[in-house]
Amino acid sequence: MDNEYITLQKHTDSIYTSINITRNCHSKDQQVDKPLKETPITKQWPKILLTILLILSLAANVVLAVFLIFKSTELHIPAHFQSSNKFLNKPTLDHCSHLNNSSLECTACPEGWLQHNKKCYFFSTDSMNWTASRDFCITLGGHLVIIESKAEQKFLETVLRSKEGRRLSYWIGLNDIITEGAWYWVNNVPLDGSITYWGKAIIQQPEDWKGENTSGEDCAKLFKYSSSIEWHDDSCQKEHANVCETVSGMLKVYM
Ligand SMILES: [Ca+2]
Ligand SMILES: [Ca+2]
Repeated sequence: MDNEYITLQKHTDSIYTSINITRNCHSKDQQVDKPLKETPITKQWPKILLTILLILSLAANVVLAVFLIFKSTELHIPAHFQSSNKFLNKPTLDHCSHLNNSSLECTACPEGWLQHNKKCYFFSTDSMNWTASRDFCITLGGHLVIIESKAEQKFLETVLRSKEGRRLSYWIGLNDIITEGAWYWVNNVPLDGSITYWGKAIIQQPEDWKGENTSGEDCAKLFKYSSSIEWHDDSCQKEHANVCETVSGMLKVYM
């Protein structure tokens, strides 16, 4: 009986020992497995979140950049440019001035026009009489040139000087059609006697010569004759090129 008890006791101890060993082993496995399986995922979450945040930040910056590009320039196209269906030239720094520390104001002209002091000028290649010239400039969204300063006259002279030809005539927006000797610009403003460039190289102008037209000479032109460029009155029926004028477009550029 005692032997049987002892044998049973040993067997029981062996079982418990085995169980304890097994429990201890299982517990150790758990302690070893946990870091291998769970910790890397936990550690990856901050990286994933950071990556998502970086992507979102990058996308936001791209959207902001595109928005600023479109917002940085504010184009004011005069209505008469739109009707003339002409594209504006890209403004250059020569035609920009500082509005304040953060913005520039630039002027621009339709393609094919020349720019001077916030005005645009078109020198036609076709010839037509004075009335047709006046209407032609209106269809382009402007008017026959109105010369209001010495600087404007000098600008026109510079352009004419650059053109080939010893004798060139361009209609301007000045006439005395209604009353002989009473000169008016096409905007109905009377000619300022202190700003005139009537020719005197050949004969003092205006002389209302009736040699070609008995009604005289009631329309004014810019006349390039050799090295001189001056105003001449001429028969309104004569066909000449013309100079059209209009105000420039405006660009506000934000820096
Ligand atoms: Ca006249
Ligand atoms: Ca004349």
